[in-house]
Amino acid sequence: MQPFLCAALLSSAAALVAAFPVAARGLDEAAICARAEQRYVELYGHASADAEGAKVVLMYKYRFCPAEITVPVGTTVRWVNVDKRTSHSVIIPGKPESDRAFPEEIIEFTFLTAGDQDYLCGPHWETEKMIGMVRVEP
Ligand SMILES: [Cu+2]
Repeated sequence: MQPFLCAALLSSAAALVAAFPVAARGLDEAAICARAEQRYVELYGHASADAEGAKVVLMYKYRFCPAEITVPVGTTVRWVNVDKRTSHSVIIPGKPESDRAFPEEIIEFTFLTAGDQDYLCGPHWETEKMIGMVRVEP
């Protein structure tokens, strides 16, 4: 590829990222969540999807992975902190903030009401937009 063409492609890619920051965040998130899953497997010896008794959401690098899940009513969600240093929490609006989960600790909550439930990480929702959603189906 000609160098000038390569530079043109790069600058158009940069323009695309600037125009669609959400898409850029999406790519970023996929890479971060893949790494989070690797961390989970290192720690627990199985895929997060194979956890027993709960639906696992990982907390890693100021993200919930996946940021959005759909579960049947009555499901327990288990947030697992796979970070090495950072602690996180879960705030479900209208309920008290969870205890902080330090690395390799968990937070659990059982969703008994159908509907879309946004939730936040107490220390990081404002600065890092660490926000998630559980869609609870009847
Ligand atoms: Cu957090």
